[in-house]
Amino acid sequence: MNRWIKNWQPLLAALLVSGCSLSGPQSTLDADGPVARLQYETFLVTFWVSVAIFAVVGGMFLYALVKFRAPGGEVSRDYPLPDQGHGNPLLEIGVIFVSILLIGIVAVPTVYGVLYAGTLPEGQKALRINVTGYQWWWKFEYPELGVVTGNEAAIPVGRPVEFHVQTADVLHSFWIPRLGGKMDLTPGQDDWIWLQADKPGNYWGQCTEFCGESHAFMRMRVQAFEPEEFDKWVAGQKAVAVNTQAPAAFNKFQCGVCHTVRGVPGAAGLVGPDLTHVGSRSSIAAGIKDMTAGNLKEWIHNPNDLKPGNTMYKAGYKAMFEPMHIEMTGADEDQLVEYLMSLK
Ligand code: HEC
Ligand SMILES: [Cu+2]
Repeated sequence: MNRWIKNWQPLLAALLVSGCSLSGPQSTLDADGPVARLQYETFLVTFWVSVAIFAVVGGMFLYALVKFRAPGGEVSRDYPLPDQGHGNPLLEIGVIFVSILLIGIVAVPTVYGVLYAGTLPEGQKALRINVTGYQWWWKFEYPELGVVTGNEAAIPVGRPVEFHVQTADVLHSFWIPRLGGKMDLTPGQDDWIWLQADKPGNYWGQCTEFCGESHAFMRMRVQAFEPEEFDKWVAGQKAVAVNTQAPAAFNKFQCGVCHTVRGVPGAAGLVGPDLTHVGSRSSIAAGIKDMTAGNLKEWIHNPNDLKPGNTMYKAGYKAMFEPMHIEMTGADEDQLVEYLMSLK
């Protein structure tokens, strides 16, 4: 291997691991709302304090290294070892006080930020969304609007949104990096955080508390709309399914035991995401694949391939029907895909 690469390997590895990206879809450095911006500014305070410490300590270290270096790096009569003491008490106490001062500087915006994210801004009524985390997907309910959706939520631009988070099973954590967070989903606890988007766009989020084997595939998307667009979205989501004639395969493989499609008799399950308007989403299976016919077919064909261990695989038609040697055919899958895509 090239010597240069070898010497710089740790640095290169660090850059690779960090992705070197300052503006990815989940970058906190690209803040787009008041809470995210405050968190970003708090990060900058911590960052510059750390840079200052690094510069002072590193500078003194380098200075000592260069200035007091014996020629040839050898101790000799002309360059003896310096006195080996226990240090300088005054200096040590001074450094302790400087450290406390620096921690104080970092603490002020941190504590302010914690209180800020936990106090609804005055003047504008917040929109409430109840978020429930499941292994490994998200339910979003709008109690004041009568809307329920899965994995993808919409919010109006410029209005605070009060996200109340709870979990149906284990610990999860709710995080939309460019809007702010995180807030843990702790069993038996009603916690909330408010977030707000400054401009329209697609904001990606992610569960950030390890919650089982497909934790990394527990993502979400939040779409911020201008208020009129948001109202249109709400009206669309409130309506019953555009097509209440579910295909034969839907009934045969009992999709409705776990999924709700409002308007379809018998489809009122609450184990999986609401599918009433699944065709209007941009992704499937908690944001891991784009909503396309091909991906949807892959998902239905074997949910375990995309998301190991998920409930649809473990308790769905494979578990229910394969022991009885009832297989889903390609035609069944196509029928289901076509139907689901039509549910705009
Ligand atoms: C045992 C319950 C169960 C059954 C039966 C079931 N599903 Fe699911 N389904 C789930 C769960 C749970 C998820 C969420 C999986 C995840 O993302 O972790 C899901 C996710 C989905 C999604 C993705 C939705 C989204 O918002 O991303 C689609 C589409 C879907 N199921 C279609 C079907 C179809 C079609 C059938 C019938 C052939 C079916 N499901 C049967 C439990 C079930
Ligand atoms: Cu998780």
